[in-house]
Amino acid sequence: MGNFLEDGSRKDLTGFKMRAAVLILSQILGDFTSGVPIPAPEFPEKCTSEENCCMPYPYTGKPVRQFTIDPNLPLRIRRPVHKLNDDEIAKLEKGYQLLRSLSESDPRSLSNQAKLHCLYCDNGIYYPGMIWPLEIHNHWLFLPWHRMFLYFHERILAELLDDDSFALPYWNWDNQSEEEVANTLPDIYASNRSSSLWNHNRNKCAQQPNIVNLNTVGGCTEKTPTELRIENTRLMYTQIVSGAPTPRLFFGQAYSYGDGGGHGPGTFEDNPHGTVHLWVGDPDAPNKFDDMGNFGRAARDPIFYPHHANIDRIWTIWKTMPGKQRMEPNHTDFLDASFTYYDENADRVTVKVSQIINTTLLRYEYEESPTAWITNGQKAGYENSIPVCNPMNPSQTNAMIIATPELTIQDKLGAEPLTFRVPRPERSDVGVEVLEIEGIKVDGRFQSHWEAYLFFPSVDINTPVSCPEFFGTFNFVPHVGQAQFNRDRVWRVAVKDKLVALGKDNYTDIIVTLVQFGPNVQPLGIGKARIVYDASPATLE
Ligand SMILES: *[C@@H]1O[C@H](CO)[C@@H](O)[C@H](O)[C@H]1NC(C)=O
Ligand SMILES: *[C@@H]1O[C@H](CO)[C@@H](O)[C@H](O)[C@H]1NC(C)=O
Ligand SMILES: *[C@@H]1O[C@H](CO)[C@@H](O)[C@H](O)[C@H]1NC(C)=O
Ligand SMILES: *[C@@H]1O[C@H](CO)[C@@H](O)[C@H](O)[C@H]1NC(C)=O
Ligand SMILES: *[C@@H]1O[C@H](CO)[C@@H](O)[C@H](O)[C@H]1NC(C)=O
Ligand SMILES: [Cu+2]
Repeated sequence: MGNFLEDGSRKDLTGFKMRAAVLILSQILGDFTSGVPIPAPEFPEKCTSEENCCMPYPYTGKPVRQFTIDPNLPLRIRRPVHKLNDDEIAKLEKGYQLLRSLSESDPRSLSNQAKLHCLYCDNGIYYPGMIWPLEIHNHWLFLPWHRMFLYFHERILAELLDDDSFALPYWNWDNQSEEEVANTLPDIYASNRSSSLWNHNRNKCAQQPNIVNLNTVGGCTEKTPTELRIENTRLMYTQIVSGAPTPRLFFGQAYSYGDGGGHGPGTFEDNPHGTVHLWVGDPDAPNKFDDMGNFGRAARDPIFYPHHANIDRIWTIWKTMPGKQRMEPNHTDFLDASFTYYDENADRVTVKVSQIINTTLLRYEYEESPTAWITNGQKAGYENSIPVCNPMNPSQTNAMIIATPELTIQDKLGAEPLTFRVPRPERSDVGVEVLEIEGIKVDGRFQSHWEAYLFFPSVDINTPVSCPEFFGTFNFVPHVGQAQFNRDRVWRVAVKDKLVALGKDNYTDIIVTLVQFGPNVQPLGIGKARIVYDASPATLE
């Protein structure tokens, strides 16, 4: 190109072209392009979603407005489903009855709310010029998007019930108490086929009196209730306490304008969020795991909302736990990201993530329910000290370190467990010690689930996650939008607390074993493993 533009405009043009080229290249590579938060999307007039997830057209509401906090709303207390009284139950049932009776042209109807969720994740929304659809799972916007989806769901029910004090309940599946059954599919959602809270597409093994399996790959389990209670508690501890002391670990990978799909969810999105979806969904439905186990249809099931209220509640609890880094990401690509929803009057409204961090300002709170999992179940009386499953003395540990090779790029994780050594860098005072596996190649059409153990090469698919060597899980829930990406993922989990608990924090290397199982054990390319120090939110690394 000639130099005929002699004022600054050529430079600007070049700069613009460079930025556009970088954006397109990063779209092709699916890389994180830091710098531009996603703008509030406009909903398409023509439906591009493969699952027909389109909002009623034409739009008949007011011009889209920017969300503002309403300080005059009464403070709503979201209570556990298992503790609702008769009046609260009657109101909830009435609310869903009204929601179901709205016409298909009303964007507030239950099926249109399910479509809105689907629109945001199943090839529904493309920004102009973008080759990838918007995706709200598998990255750091998962929690804020769902918080506001629930907020407007609650406001819509309040409007239909003509009661501003209406509060959604939460499904307290993290409570493993034996006296009060909080961790079964709640009775009011599961016992009466004529109830508005009933949904026919559900797993036959998720019915009363079975308790939830927070580490499921769907379907049924042979485990006893006592085994499940202990495993659920330890799994919660690992995913939320030991494994995720930073925003990067808890919220997941960064996602910005132009990014293709999520690079990887936080520990919590994978499991228990994803696993509870899979546990409720029907593995025998024509679309396997309908409704809850498919993001395209999950929000048709009224249990979606108390499930996500519990997810939202655990976000608020996570922040109060000890640790200097338990705070939201503060990068502008997170705080300035915006979404569009329908409010209680069926008008479109856009919301910025920075507006919704403080739930008190949104005028709701969660009623407390004890969280025994924060102390690994010890206070729940399951055990005072947890014996390791693979005891090893120092010379055996040293011998294992010497004998175990590092991961190579050729290694694949199939049906056999995969064990490798990861050297630890010099200790740092900045941030927390994290195992990072990069370049994981998941076939986005299939589910994938693995568990990870420290210093325990002899694990198999029956090894319980209650072993203290268990330090994290990877759980990929396929959905239409994601299937196209077929991209590399990253998995990160903090290791320090587990190493201390195992008495193995003073070794130069760690030994990691991954065991994959589920209905489709795919040969996964695992990429590269290394130890990094995570100082988020101060840095993205
Ligand atoms: C089931 O729900 C319907 C609709 O709300 C109600 O009329 C009926 O009484 C309920 N049946 C039982 C056994 O609770
Ligand atoms: C959230 O907002 C409330 C009400 O203004 C305020 O009292 C509280 O300090 C805020 N919390 C945080 C963490 O900023
Ligand atoms: C479960 O919830 C009930 C309140 O409904 C509470 O009494 C109990 O302590 C909780 N148990 C655990 C283990 O969280
Ligand atoms: C690590 O600490 C344990 C217990 O204090 C000790 O027995 C072992 O020899 C130490 N190992 C190394 C490599 O320093
Ligand atoms: C984010 O928070 C960290 C920790 O409080 C702080 O060090 C950093 O400067 C903040 N970054 C921004 C962009 O505000
Ligand atoms: Cu979702």
